[in-house]
Amino acid sequence: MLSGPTSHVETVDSVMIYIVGISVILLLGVTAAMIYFVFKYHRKKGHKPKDIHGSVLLETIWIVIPTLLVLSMFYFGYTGFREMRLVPDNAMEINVTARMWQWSFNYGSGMQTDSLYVPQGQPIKLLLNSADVNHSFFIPAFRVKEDVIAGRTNYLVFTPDEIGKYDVACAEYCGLKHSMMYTKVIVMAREEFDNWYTRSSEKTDSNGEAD
Ligand SMILES: [Cu+2]
Repeated sequence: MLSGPTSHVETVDSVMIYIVGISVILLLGVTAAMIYFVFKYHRKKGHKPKDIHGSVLLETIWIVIPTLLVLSMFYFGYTGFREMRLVPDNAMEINVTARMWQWSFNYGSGMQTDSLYVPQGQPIKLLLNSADVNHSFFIPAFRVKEDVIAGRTNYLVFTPDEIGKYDVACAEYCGLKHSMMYTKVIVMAREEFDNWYTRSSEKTDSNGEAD
């Protein structure tokens, strides 16, 4: 956790730890207070309970603190969301088509692949389209996920920092073989990618298929 093949991993995991951390502290606090009150205020003979009609101090505290906590969660979450949506000027565009039940990637030159090939350190903008129903493009290792909506072009931005092969999954139930709708994203060194791209473009046949 907190470091990974994209800088986005650190952002997402930090938000996750922050929210889970606050939730655990609150859970323990509420449970401890509950147990304490059960013992402190259990029924005693000859004891008449007091009626309490509000407390401005207490009410202010329990309105202000949760509001600040929720706003801070929103702020950190939104910061991470922006990383997936703000497109850097030098982003490389790749068209992604989802169909039941496979992915295909088109690099603009007419070249098409079943796996996604990207150069290391290059901001990537994926243009997401569906040929049939709704899908969702998900790279768990990069902590990025975006819906692929039928009849609309959606997009997703990431910068792969580490060379390697990572799973791509469909994260929106799309029919019988949804659970098999996997492929890979292959992050290559810039030079290796350029060689692969030139080689594959040459090999591209009339169907536009290369691999
Ligand atoms: Cu799908």
